[in-house]
Amino acid sequence: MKTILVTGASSGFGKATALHFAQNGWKVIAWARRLSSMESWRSELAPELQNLVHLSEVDVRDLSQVEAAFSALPSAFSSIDVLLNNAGLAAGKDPVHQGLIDDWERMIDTNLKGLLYVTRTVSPGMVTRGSGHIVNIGSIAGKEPYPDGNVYNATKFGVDGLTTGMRMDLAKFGIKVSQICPGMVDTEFSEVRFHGDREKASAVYHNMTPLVAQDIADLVWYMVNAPKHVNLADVLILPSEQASATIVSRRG
Ligand code: NDP
Ligand code: 8X3
Repeated sequence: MKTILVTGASSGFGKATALHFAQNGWKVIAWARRLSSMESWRSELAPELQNLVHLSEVDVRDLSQVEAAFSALPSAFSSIDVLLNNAGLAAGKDPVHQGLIDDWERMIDTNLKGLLYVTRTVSPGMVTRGSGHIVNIGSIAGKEPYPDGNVYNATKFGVDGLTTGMRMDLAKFGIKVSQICPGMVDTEFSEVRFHGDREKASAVYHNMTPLVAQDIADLVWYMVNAPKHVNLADVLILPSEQASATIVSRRG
């Protein structure tokens, strides 16, 4: 039985992926700050599947929390086959001269430093075992900058560069490194971005059909179950009505 570690598993892609893998017989390690949200989705699983899910309250921005959660893993969960580096956020959408420094710090600390802390903690075991798969959640925002995207764009361009660099470092140890770059997906993402403003958040998806979290979970499943010799290294996944970061057909 294989094991996946999912960061940011309390909502959105992370929750959908954790549930999907548990429902399909994988052991799942789920990390996020909101333990109660993860306990809630775990409790909806069939009782025999609940034992396959190990939860920890982890803020990926804090290296000591990451290391402590990793060290505390029960032995049945300690050999991690797949790491999904998903925890992340956009905070704010403002021109650079009006950006909030706190938003910038949170994005840089989570999307880049958090991803690095978790990777640095988990990847040595993969190297020792000579196998593993690390999937980073990038974004279309890491392929194309857009107005007022500035620092979020920079963090996802960083993930894009890191994914390639990590692949260069780890391929020789039998470890695949891949990236998924979604366009618009209806999760808590936009509500977080607009600091809880639901009206602004729902306007993002007005008159168009965004992807849903399960679409990303399905892609992660497909990616990590590809044959050993195949690495889907970099996949851009968009709603059919989205043509670029800024071009969306809103026909209703
Ligand atoms: P959600 O807001 O629904 O989920 C984000 C998850 O990240 C939550 O589980 C949250 O958990 C977790 N998280 C945030 N900060 C931390 C932290 N410091 N430590 C641990 N976990 C954290 O959004 P999505 O599912 O949409 O986003 C997931 C990823 O996908 C992000 O990296 C995002 O940038 C990316 N993305 C999203 C797109 C979209 O349109 N939705 C498109 C492209 C990429 P908690 O708050 O409990 O800690
Ligand atoms: C999330 C997609 O277009 O809001 O990464 O940046 S976008």
